Amino acid sequence: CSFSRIMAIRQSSDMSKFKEALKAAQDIVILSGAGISAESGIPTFRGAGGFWRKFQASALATPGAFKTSPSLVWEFYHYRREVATKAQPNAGHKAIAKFEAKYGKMKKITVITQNVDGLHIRAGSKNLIELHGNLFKTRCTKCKEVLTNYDNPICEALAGRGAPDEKAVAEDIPEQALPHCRRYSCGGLLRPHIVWFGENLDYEVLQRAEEAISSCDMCLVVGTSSVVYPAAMFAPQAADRGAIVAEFNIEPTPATPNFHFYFPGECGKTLPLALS
Ligand code: BV8
Ligand code: ZN
Repeated sequence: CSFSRIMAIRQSSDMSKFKEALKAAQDIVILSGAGISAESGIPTFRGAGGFWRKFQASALATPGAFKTSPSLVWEFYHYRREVATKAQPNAGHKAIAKFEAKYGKMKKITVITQNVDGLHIRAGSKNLIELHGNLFKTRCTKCKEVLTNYDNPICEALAGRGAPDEKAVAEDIPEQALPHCRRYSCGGLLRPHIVWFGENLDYEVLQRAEEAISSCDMCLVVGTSSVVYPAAMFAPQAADRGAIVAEFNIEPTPATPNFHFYFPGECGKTLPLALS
């Protein structure tokens, strides 16, 4: 069936056919990845932007890195909190939020994002699942309390730290100066409430995402390389179940042959056209 899929992809940039399908759809999932925030100036994981100092982002987004050097990992996340705070939701985030505001009563519309930058929230999306957590949430490593925290810097010791260039290396911040739990009986070290590589996703979050994916009749896959699991399975699963899947990406991905539509280009441009 991959031949017919490839043929389908050929005529897939047919926006009018896509819009007909979108109009008829009753239960839509929009799955986003780092590519939707690229036009807001937030580096994606792949490509040149995926580096901070001499590290690949994915090498720091691990429990092992945090155990070895909580100071280095907190500098990395402090830097990303600052970048995300300065960034603005772009036309892609806004097109999705507007679509939900306009059709959210007649259709079930769920945004599932792999991003942790919070830009879908700031764009106004309501029915949002943050698969991998959020830069502006902390979790206590001791009592597990999760709190939202927009303090910038999140602690005094991180003021002025986190610069991305290699020369910015300074001595480690002593652990007691890193963010700690405010509960007097606890005082545990805080970590970003983010799913790192090698960690399981939050059970409820995964349940909600799997429910949305298994009930949708249409799925848009936006700005993701579809290589990280379990998120990379969602759209192909929907396609296998007969849902209509449309991919918005500047280039095809390993998952593209599974899908019915593929719209090349920057999603800050293609999404407003597709969702208007
Ligand atoms: C799990 C938060 C069960 C962090 C993220 C070995 C040991 C342990 C685990 C594994 C292993 N091998 C494989 C695994 C599983 C692993 C995995 O899949 N690894 C990959 C690398 C193979 N997965 C996990 O560990 C997950 N947990 O499996 O638990 C388990 C438990 C123990 C042991 C085994 C299994 C947890 C994964 C979550 C990790 N956390 N984010 C943080 O942000 O700091 S993942 C992170 O990368 C993102 O959140 C996203 O999910 C992922 C991929 O990034 P994308 O969003 O796709 O972005 P990317 O840069 O890749 O691509 C951008 C795309 O946009 C490109 O296609 C580009 O063309 C496009 N684009 C660019 N600009 C635009 C655009 N498109 C449109 N418009 C534009 N303007
Ligand atoms: Zn605590």
